[in-house]
Amino acid sequence: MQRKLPIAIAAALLIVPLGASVAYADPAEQIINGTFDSGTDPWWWTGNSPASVVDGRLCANIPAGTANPWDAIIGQNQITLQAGESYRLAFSASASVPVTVRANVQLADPPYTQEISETPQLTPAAKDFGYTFTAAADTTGGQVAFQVGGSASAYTFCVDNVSLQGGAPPPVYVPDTGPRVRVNQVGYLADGPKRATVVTEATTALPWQLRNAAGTVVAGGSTTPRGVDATSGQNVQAVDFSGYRTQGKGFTLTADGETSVPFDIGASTAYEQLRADALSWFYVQRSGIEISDAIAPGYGRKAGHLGVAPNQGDTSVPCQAGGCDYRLDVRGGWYDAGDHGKYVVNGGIAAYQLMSTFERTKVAANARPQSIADGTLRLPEHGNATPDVLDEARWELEFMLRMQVPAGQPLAGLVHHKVHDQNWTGLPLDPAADPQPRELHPPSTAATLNLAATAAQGARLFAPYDKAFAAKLLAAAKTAYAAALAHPAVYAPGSDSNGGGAYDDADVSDEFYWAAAELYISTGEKAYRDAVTTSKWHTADIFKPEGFSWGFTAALGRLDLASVPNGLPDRDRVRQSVVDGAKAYLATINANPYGISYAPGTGKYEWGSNSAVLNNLVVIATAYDLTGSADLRNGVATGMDYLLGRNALNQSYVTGYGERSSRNQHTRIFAHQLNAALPNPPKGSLAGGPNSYLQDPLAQKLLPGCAPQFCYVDDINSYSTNEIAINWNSALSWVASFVADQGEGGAPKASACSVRYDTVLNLGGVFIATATVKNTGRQTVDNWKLRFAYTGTQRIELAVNGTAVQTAANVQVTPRDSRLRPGEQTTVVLVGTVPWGPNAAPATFQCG
Ligand code: 9MR
Ligand code: 9MR
Repeated sequence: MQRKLPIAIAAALLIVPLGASVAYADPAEQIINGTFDSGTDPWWWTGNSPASVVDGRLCANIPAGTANPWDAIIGQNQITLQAGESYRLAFSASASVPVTVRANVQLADPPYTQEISETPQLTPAAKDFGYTFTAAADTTGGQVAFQVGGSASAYTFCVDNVSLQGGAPPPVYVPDTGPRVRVNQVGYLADGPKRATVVTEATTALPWQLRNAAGTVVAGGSTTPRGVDATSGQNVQAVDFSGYRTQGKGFTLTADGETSVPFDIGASTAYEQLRADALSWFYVQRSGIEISDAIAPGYGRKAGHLGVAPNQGDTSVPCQAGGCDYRLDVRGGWYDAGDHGKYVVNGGIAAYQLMSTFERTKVAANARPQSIADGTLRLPEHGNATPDVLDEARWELEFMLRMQVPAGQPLAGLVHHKVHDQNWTGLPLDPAADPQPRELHPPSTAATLNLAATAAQGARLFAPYDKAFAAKLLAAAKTAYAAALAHPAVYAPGSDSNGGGAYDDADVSDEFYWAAAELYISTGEKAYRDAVTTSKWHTADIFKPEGFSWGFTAALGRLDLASVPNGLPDRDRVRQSVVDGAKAYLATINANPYGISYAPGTGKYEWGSNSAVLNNLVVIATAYDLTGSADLRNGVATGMDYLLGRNALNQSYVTGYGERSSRNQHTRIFAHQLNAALPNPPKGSLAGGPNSYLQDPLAQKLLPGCAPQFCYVDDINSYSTNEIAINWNSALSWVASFVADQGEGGAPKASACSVRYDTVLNLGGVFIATATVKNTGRQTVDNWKLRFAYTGTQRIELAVNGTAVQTAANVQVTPRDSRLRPGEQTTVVLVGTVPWGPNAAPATFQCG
């Protein structure tokens, strides 16, 4: 896949618009991250000399009394040297105790042949050192090593600005981007939009042809020049073949002498599969349970972190030194990503999106709840009459509940920010084989509000399936919210990133808004409503180009206030704000020749950009559910094209979907790239995606100067562009589920009846409602039925003038007058109870 080209050609392809001239840089730099601006990678050190970045330098604590210089080392490997070339090694260094160390350039492995071995004399004040040499041998396995052992006394060694200049520029990576005609590699909805992008030097319109699998031209037309696209640096033209609607497999699109990879027309089955795969992905990420190979073929593994050696277990985890004097059983939950950490803030948005995927089926007119019902996903909890998607969300909620500081302890009710390994582990690593001590990190207001929000959301959704669990969730949510109010500014520090991600967030006003919104929707209580309406986020423009994320959750509250029935006085304005936000994202899609829904103001893509693309599609999709406007539905389908291959890299970011899909994501579990005996990530795994900030050493090495869309490499070492993560697959699950519900993307069938639902009495937990159905069609309807789902805890006890059957929250009403002529209507009276919470009318009805 990777070819090596001279830097000039590669730079022209990757960075410089065609026609510009390129100059060679000064002597080539062979050291990566010698300034420690991006942390400690790829530097390593011996276990006796722990190192970290302090004031922008790498500092290590060197122990007393080792025998040899090489008994304590700080180094960087994979250095390329060319025989006969001259090099200069330079650095600045200090030692808290004056000491002479060794600075070597040598082979990293036996026979450890040295090119140079210098003896800088270090003092407490940093000094600059520089040494020039001519390399004796060719190698790609060289090492720069500071051998700092052999000292009688312990000391702190610090180093900065390490540089090894000379030799050939490191080979430049040029991705194989395949044919220049870019399509959704999975396929297009037969009645939906069909757009493609052609990378070309041509600036005037070109002819295009659509061919079926037999090679017959079935449609043709002319491209639309779109100029140079800033997200890729490419000159591009657009193809629109939406008019072709005949379903089939193996179509190709040709323009400018290039032919696309094959794709289908008629993609509803693929999206249905993607919904199931994206959601079933969570099972294999579970901690604390054996993964059954029968359920997830090829992915069976032992339970991780249950305290069975060599695991130290999540069953009795202490706080970090000095944090607390209790231990908690925090088993379960999902591994966050490619690491084995479990983080409440990120668990929050992921669990929210799974629950929202379910709740959408109650409130969106054309959703198909049966697709995520009990027995549909690849997970063990079948036959419990609870939708599988809720079973999966519960796995995380149970973990989050365990992270709450118990009553009687200091800070009771707050929630520990995270639990993870004391130190980073290497790849690959089966969770059950992780020997690191696990530690609870201090509680944070953000984590606390994540529990408050998701437990409140879960309380209303689980109530019809498991009353006791719902009650537990509601109590925990209220306790958490009260604790957050009492401790409103306990922030997780950005520096806490050894052994796990920091997930730092120093503004939790958005988490307060989200939690208040969920508590208000579930309980109807005034205090929460007031917290919603007085939050600055309630009226602010929160649908920003960057999208919502684990760190910015105001939109989660706003979306639910818009889509889930509640008593807010300004609910129409709230709904309109979602529609306005969606229109802005739709305009972004239309403005970009690849149809990308994400266009941050910086012009740079963030870590996990693919989730931002998806989260913006969630807003458009929600607006479609609110309005039924076809351009919004089409916008979501077009937005998915980018993730499934219609992009500058010709890359589908979803494993197993499309001809050229990501498969080497950064993960300790599915690390096939490092060990062929291990599987690749399962079908339906989303890669984080292009990240302009190049926050890992491989990306820094391969992708300097990349245009946003090119800042990605499908390599397991690139964790900042190519990791898997729960909050990314949850976004994929939500959007895939939405698209799957659209069938082939045409307008939903118009209903020939209308429903009116009125609550006529609501007192002391008892209500009377009337449901009136009217035949609005031109034909007489016999035997009609009415179906809806409650979003609260309502239970119908009695129907007058008809019958009502309720399963969980789902109600089917059959009126006594089962024959309605055009224009006729009939009313059924429903008498019910509301064990707790508000009594909102259902959001949508099916009749006929
Ligand atoms: O594997 C880790 C990945 O899950 C994180 O997203 C990333 C950033 O926090 O860190 C990865 O771990 C690397 C660590 O930061 C530095 N040493 C190497 C680790 C594995 O590549
Ligand atoms: O998704 C997170 C991203 O927004 C941050 O910029 C990045 C660095 O802090 O961390 C990402 O989250 C990683 C976490 O820190 C550790 N587990 C893997 C997560 C996904 O890469």
